[in-house]
Amino acid sequence: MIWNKTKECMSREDMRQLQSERLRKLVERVYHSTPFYRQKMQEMDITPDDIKSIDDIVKLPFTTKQDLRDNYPYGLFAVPMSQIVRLHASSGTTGSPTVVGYTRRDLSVWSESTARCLSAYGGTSDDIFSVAYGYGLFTGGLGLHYGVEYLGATVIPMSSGNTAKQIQLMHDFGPTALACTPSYALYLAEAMAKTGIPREEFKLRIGIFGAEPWTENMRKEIEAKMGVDAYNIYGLSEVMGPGVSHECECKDGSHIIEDHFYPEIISPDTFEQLPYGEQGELVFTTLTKEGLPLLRYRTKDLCTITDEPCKCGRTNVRMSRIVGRSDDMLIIRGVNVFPSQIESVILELEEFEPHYLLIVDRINNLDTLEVHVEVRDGYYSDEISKMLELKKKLGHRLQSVLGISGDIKLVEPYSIKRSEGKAQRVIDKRTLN
Ligand code: DLL
Repeated sequence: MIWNKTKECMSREDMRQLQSERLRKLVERVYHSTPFYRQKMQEMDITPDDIKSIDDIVKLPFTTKQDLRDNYPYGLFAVPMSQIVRLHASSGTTGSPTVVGYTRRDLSVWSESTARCLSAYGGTSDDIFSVAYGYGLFTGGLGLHYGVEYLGATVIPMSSGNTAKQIQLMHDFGPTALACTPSYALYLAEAMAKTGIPREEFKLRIGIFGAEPWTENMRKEIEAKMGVDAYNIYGLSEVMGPGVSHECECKDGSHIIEDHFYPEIISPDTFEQLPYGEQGELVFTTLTKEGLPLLRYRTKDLCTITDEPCKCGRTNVRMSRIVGRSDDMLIIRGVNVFPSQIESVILELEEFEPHYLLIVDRINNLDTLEVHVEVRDGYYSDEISKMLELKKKLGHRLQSVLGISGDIKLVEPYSIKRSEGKAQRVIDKRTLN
């Protein structure tokens, strides 16, 4: 069902007008309330008066994750803290994570956007949603949670992990929809089958999967194993959280909530805007956000966008699945990890050499991470207890900094292959098919 017909089925011309109007107001606002943007615009010799329509967006500066880190924690917030009612932070970051802040109005826009997604998947107030994305600083859990309530449906705030309990409550409480990462869905599906409980005893019919890349084959597999209609949901914390785009019953690309999140595709090399249809890096401008408005935020996600009409009747443009990233970010069990973060943890500890190799794989549908690291001469020992101690130390540090655990393999000095050119520090064996 279409939740917000006015915004989801607007003529392209009306949408452009709305976006132009919102962009003008946004630029005016950030120019006066965020010194960071004022300075950037002054350096580029532009003022809010130069922005007359959405086409002028190309004149505006980009924003990157690094800008958010450089202005940690609240430097890019555009309202006083007294107006911020919620904070989230992006997962798995070093010393300075990316902190995002929401005003009351931002939360309401976010809830409505997520409700649009859930409605597009066929969800209604009669549904019960088990939300198995992590609750906490990660936007997945609470983002979906408020969307479900906004829809008027019932939410079970399961959060992630504790598979046995997830299955028991899915059986006993009878949720009709499940929201979690696609890899966890596959894992859950297998665990459900192992319990021997007949599938008819579960009422699941809708699956809401995102926060990491997945494929059409994974969709087929989840649908077959779990008996749900599986839909894609995309989003990122900097822009809002889940609910920036969503599939509809056509399952042919994800409609972008473009009255709030204006998308562009740029070339990651030249930063030029590319026409619809061409693959490049997705960039978002948050047209209505108050707490942390962002101009041309570079997501580093690679995809294409189309404005071809969709059979569902929505006119909002659609983005393809994310086909890759223009940086080296890995998503491991839903947590965003940069190899450089693991490196900085290793470098902090004097017992280790800065030679390491990360091996990422997917075993039984769950991501695994092996961290091979060289122990420094003088610390390497034949004594098992000493080596275990070192392993534990690095393991704890990685867990506390990244928020994920890895299988640590300590190796002798000089045993990791030295590179002659660009070091290959990551082997990602996951083939998404
Ligand atoms: O992952 C928000 C979210 C939660 C989306 C729950 C969907 C469901 P971050 O932790 O900031 O936010 O990570 C954002 O995850 O830039 C993409 O690289 C990746 N990502 C998110 N959704 C998808 C998806 C949440 N459907 C980063 N397909 C993004 C592929 C996705 N990648």
